[in-house]
Amino acid sequence: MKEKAKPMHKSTVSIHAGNLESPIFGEVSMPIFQTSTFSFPTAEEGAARFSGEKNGYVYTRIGNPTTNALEECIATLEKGYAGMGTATGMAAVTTVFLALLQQGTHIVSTGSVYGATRMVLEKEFSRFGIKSTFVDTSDLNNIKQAILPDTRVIYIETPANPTINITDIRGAADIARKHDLLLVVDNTFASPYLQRPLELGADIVVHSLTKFINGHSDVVGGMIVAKNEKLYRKVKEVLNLFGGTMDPHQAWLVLRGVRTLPLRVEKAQENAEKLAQFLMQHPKVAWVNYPGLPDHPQHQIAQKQMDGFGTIISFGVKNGLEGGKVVLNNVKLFTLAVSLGGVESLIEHPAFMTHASVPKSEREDAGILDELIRISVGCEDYEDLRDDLDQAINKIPSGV
Ligand code: LCS
Repeated sequence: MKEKAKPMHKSTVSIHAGNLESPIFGEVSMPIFQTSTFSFPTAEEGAARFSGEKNGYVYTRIGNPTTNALEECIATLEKGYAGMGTATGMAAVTTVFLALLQQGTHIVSTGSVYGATRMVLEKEFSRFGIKSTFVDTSDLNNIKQAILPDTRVIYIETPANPTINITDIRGAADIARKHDLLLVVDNTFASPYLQRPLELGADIVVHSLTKFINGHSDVVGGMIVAKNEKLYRKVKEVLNLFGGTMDPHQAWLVLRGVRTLPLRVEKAQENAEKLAQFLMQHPKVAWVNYPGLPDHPQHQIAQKQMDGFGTIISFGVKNGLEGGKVVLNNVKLFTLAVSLGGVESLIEHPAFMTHASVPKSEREDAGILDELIRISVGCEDYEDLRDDLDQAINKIPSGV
């Protein structure tokens, strides 16, 4: 984006950030630089680029103009120092763990995180002597109590997958500062359009771009945004060496998606707010978790730290698991599929799908009940979404 006198607002940033300052042929869309390597005019120039003395591209695992455009766009939206594109959201999560944790160190994390994030710590990083504790971080006291002498990182997901619990980011950042720890926030469920953790004191933000930022259920990708140069360099070195970087074509597709992030989130959120109200009033629905509802336990924190309540709802029907299966098997417009944040509405069953790898007792401790149904509300017309859920819920036999 060209140097402007004042910072731009978020819709403008979504559309313009990362475009080339001097287009090559006047192109309006960022080109795909589909090249694995970059030539050097001289041996000296090549050496200078490698040593970092001079800026310039050398090899696509280390940097590529198209990927860089997306990194700049997301870092500007997150108000961070710089972004790092990754092959998937899990590549972003694991790269940050690899960069910040050593053998013998410990991490405190939200219990209700995406299942693979929990399992990669419990099953894989534990093989290298890294310890993890999972607590309900929506109560800050639980974070304080879980901190050990070897703790290095507090890792929170807010809103959390799939309970939609909210953690007070500023409160968690204060705890991190006091104990000299780093705070990492998975901002996937909010997107930078609704929440910017770095402004609230976080050190690093991670994203699954697969979700809202790309928004069309056709790409997987991830992003890490560091708050300062020191953290950026530390994580970037690990990313370059381990190689979970993003491909330029993938980056270009996500750039196309992010241009409409504000429009998509606004429309889907409007639908989600109405659907949450509708579900609350449905006689066959037992409970609804949506931060926009005044009785959500962290409604006020969400109001304070988010610019909107998002588009993901979890709920349970009156006859629990069996009733839930009836809903999943009878929706027609909602698609029964994992993932979220696309223009189309999805419905899934976390205990048996996204969080099936997490042992049942750990799931239940984290509030991920067997009966919990998660919906990702898309950009269709509200009336069609409402009628589809209504007809599916009404198929639950009465009196069960
Ligand atoms: N962080 C969060 C909060 C996620 O929800 C996911 C994926 C990831 C990280 C990992 O991203 P990926 O590697 O898939 O790009 N969440 C999924 C979900 O809830 N359903 O399917 C995938």
